[in-house]
Amino acid sequence: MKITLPPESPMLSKDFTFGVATASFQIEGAADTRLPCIWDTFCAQAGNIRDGSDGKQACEHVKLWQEDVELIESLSVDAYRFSISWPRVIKQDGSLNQDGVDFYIHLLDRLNAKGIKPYVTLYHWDLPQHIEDEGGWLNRKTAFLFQDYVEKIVIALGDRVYSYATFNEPFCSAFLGYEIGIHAPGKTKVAFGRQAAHHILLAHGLGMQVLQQLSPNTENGIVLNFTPCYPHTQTPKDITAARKADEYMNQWYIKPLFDKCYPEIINDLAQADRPIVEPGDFDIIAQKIDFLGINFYTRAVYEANPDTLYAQIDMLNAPKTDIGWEIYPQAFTDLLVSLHNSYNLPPIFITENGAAMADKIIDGKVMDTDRIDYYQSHLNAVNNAITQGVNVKGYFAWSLMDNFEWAEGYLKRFGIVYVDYQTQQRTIKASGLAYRDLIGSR
Ligand code: PNW
Repeated sequence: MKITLPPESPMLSKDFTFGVATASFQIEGAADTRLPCIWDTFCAQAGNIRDGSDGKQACEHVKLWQEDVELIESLSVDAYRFSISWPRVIKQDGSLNQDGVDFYIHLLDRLNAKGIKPYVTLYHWDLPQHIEDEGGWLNRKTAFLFQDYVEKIVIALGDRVYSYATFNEPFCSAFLGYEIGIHAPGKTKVAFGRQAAHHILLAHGLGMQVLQQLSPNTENGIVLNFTPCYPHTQTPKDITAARKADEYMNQWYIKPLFDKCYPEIINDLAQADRPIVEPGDFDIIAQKIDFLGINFYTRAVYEANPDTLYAQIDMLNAPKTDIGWEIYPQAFTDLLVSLHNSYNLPPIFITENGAAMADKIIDGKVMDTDRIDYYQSHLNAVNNAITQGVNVKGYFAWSLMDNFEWAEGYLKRFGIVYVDYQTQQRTIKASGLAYRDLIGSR
C-alpha cells in the first residue's frame, strides 16, 4: 500500500520538509541519570496511568540512540523533531548537567553528519519535580527558570540545532495537567489551569527573547495543538457552544501570541478563575516567531449546555482510532484555512499528526493499513489547505516509534515503527515503509 500526493503538490518540492517526531519522556528511559520530573511522580501514583507503567525504560533511547538515528535515516526523512529533557540537562542548583548535555550533543552531531535537520523542542512536559515542588507552572518564577534553562542549553548546543520550539502544546500542560488532572501534575482547578496557561505563555515569550538574541540563525517558534470544535446541529445555541469551546481549548493559546489578549470567553469565567496578568505580559508573550508548529489529531463536536456552556458529544458511529479519537481529516483543512484567515501567521509546520492503532505483527510484518489510510487522508487535507493559500512548509509524523503514551501508558501505539518492549527491537511498519517511499519519490 502506498501514500501518494498529486504530482504537482508543493509538498513534493524539495523545500518542503518531511520528518518524524518524538519526545524525551516518551522514549528516553534512563530515568536514573537525570533529575526526577513531574511525570515520574504522576506515574508512581496508582490509577494515573492505565497500565500502571512509567517512563523508567520506555524505548531505552538513551542507550539505543545510535541505532535509532540509523532507523530515522532509513526512513529517508529530512528532519527529526525531538525534545530536550530539562531534568536531564539541568541540576537542582540550576547549573548544567554536562553528562546530559553531552547526550544531546552526540545525538545532534550524528543527525547533522547524516544531513537530518534537528528540530528541538525545549519543553515537552517533563518539568523537573523540584520546580513543581515550588508550585510548578502556578508559580510565576517558573517562567524565569525556564528562560534561564533556555539560555544555558542554547549556548551549550552551539550551532548544532536547525530549529527550536519553546513549548509543545501548552493546552495539554495547563488544561490536562492543572485543570482536569489527567496529566501530570494532576491538579484539578479551573483557576490553576488558567494561571498555568498564562505562565507557560509568559515562559514562551521569555524563551523567545533569549532565542532571538542568542540563536538568531535557527528557526524559532512554538508548537500548539488544535482540536477544532464543531456544532452538533446548526442551531444558534450549538454554534455558540462550539465557538466558546474553541475559544477555551484552542484560541486561548494562539490569540495572545498575535493579538495580545485572551479570547472573549475569559469574561464567562468567575473573576477568581481568571489568570493574574501583570502589565507588560502580553508584550512579552507576543514575540515575533519564525514559525508556528501545529499538532492535529482529531476534532470535537459540541452542543449547548445550560450549566457548562458547552458539552462534548461522542460521535458514536464515526470512524475512530484505537485511542477513541474521531478520524475526520476535513477538520485539518478547515483548521489550517481558518487560522490562516484569523491571524497574521508565519510559515506553518505540522509538527505532529498520526494515529493510534492496535498493531499486530504477522510473520515479522506490521500491516497497519488503517494507519496508512489515516496518513493518506491527512496529507491530502494538508495539501488541500496549501491549495487554498495556507503556507505549510513541513510535516512530521507522530511518532517515529511506539512509545510511552502518557496516561495510556504503553497500550496505545502511535509509531510508524513497532517497538517490542521486551526486546527493544524496532520493526518498521507498513506505514513507515509507505511514508519512506512517499518521501523517496520526490
Ligand atoms: C500529543 N488531547 O498529545 C503530544 O504532543 C504527544 O506527546 C502525544 O504522544 C500525542 O499527541 C498523541 O497523544 C496530546 O487530549 C494528548 O487533546 C492529548 C490531547 C492532545 C494531544
